[in-house]
Amino acid sequence: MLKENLTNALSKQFNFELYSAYIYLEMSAYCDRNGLKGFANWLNVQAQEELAHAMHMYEYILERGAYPVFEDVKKSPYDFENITEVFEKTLAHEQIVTGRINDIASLALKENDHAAYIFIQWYVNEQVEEEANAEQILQQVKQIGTNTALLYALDKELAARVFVNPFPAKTAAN
Ligand code: OFO
Repeated sequence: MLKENLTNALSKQFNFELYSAYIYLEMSAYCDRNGLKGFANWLNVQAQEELAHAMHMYEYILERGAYPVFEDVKKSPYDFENITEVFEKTLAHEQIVTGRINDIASLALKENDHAAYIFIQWYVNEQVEEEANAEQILQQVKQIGTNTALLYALDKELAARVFVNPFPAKTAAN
């Protein structure tokens, strides 16, 4: 069974993943309302991924015989007035998530809970990708600047992103 401190840490992260989804949905809505449907799609898929992460953590807590702690989901603290700011905030948010995941990994090791440590390793790796993706799009929008043709070309590219559940077997089994 999960110890109380790990249950609390994973529950807080379960909540934070829901919060992340909420943040990305707000960004997606902003892009949609500003004629950037491809960016809106990319951020919508990002939100779906965060929801999948939340469910994965929720199910893991139950699987380990503990009870998830439920809290309010906060609204986004981020303001943005252009697409560059959206991706600056996206990258900053993912860096916060990385710090939180690393703290959970450290706690799992400290508690000698190797199962929880292995579980959270998936997220350690995922965060490398999450930061790289946000960083790449941020660099692209910075380089594009006010070139509308290039911005719409990138928008078209981002419209192709599709949500792929990273935990399909788990979902099918449940
Ligand atoms: Fe849950 O991966 Fe982004 O934050």
